[in-house]
Amino acid sequence: MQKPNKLVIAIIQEQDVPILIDDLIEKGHRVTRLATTGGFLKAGNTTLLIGVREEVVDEVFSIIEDNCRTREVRTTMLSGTVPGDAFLPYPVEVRIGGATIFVLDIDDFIQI
Ligand code: 2BA
Repeated sequence: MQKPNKLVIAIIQEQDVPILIDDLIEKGHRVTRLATTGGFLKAGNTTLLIGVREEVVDEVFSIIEDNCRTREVRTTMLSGTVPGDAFLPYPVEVRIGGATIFVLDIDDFIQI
C-alpha cells in the first residue's frame, strides 16, 4: 500500500453513513468513523477520516457526493435572554449537508 498523503475529513449525516462507507470500502479506500455532534443543532452526525493519495481525492469527493443528500430539518431554538429570565422557543428551518469536507496534508503516516 502506498502511504496516504492527504487526510479527507468529512462530516456527514448519519442516514448516509452505511451506504457511503460500503461504497468507499468497495472502491478500495480505508475509512474511520467517528460519532460526532453538530455544534449548532446539537444533534448526532458522523465524521469520517479517510487517508488517501492526492491523486484519488477527487474520486473520494465524487463518492461522497453520490451518497450524501441535502436535507431540510425543522427544529426549535431557544432565544437567549437575560440570565434567570425565561427562554423563548422559536422554530427554524435548517438545510444540512450533503457533506462538509476538509482536506489536510499528512506530514507522516506510520503504522506500527
Ligand atoms: P451543525 O453545527 O449542527 O449545523 C447543522 C446545520 O445548521 C448546518 O448544516 C447549517 O445549515 C446550519 N448552521 C450551522 N451553524 C449555523 C449558524 N451559526 N447559523 C445558522 N445556521 C447554522 P451544514 O453547514 O451542512 O453543517 C453540517 C454539520 O457539519 C454541522 O452541524 C457541523 O457539525 C459540521 N460543520 C459545518 N461547517 C463546519 C465548520 N466550518 N467547522 C466544523 N464543523 C462544521
